[in-house]
Amino acid sequence: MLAQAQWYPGHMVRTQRAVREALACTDIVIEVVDARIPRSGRYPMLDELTRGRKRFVTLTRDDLADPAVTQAWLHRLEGAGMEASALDARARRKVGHFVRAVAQDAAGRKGIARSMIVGVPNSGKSTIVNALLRRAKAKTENRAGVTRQLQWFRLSPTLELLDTPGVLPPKIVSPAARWKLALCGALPQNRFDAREVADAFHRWSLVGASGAGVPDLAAFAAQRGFLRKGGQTDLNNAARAYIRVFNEGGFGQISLEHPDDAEAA
Ligand SMILES: Nc1nc2c(ncn2[C@@H]2O[C@H](COP(=O)(O)OP(=O)(O)O)[C@@H](O)[C@H]2O)c(=O)[nH]1
Ligand SMILES: [Mg+2]
Repeated sequence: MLAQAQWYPGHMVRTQRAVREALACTDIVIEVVDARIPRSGRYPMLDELTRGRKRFVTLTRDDLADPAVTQAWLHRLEGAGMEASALDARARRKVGHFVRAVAQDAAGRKGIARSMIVGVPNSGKSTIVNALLRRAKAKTENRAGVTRQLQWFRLSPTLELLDTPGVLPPKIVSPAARWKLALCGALPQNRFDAREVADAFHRWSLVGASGAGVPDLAAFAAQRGFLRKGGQTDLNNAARAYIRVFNEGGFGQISLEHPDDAEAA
């Protein structure tokens, strides 16, 4: 825990206990994962924390990922016993469709099932929660003793959702995991060098087939006119723009991890 704490603001580390407590009174866990990094963009201890509970995994940003790779990931996750789906979290109709599958699961249970959304930073949790709460019928009354501060919303006659998603820190297991998480927005801006991240991504893109439309940082900067006074290239600002363009799909639909990659990569 200590090794990864240095990458995250203190409040995120402190909220881990709150997430664990909320998980403890949850029947259904909805894990939100960026489809471009389904290995690095997850919380490795979630299996342990959710043992015995139904797990839904939704791969967000399927609009930015390679569709064939996303299919391969869905297959892999289903094989591991999770209900997996992919969507663009900003598409409310898709989110509605997704929650119907969760509600169907809840309908097959005794009593009212409680669900909670969890995932690493920037994976799309709030986008999904906001879409769902807009549809929610009402806040549910607090049942004494069970939840204390937690606020639940009714999504269907037998399904409730916690209004606040749980933020989980990813574990940075390798230099590759670090630049991938940074590129996808899962690390705080002040915790990485944008130029290093852009360069690492470009080097990676040269190896696989997915890198066809990926320029290197210098070419990108020159093309877009990132100049400082005196005519030098402003690579720092260019690198931040480069990362932004990647996340707008400007270099194509690119998945950074495949289920068949070597685990250590
Ligand atoms: N292109 C795309 N953007 C998304 C998707 N889901 C979320 N976003 C955007 O990613 C950013 C972070 O999303 P947010 O829900 O705040 O992530 P959170 O940190 O997990 O709560 C926002 O600007 C969203 O609009 C998606 O599926 N596709
Ligand atoms: Mg959020």
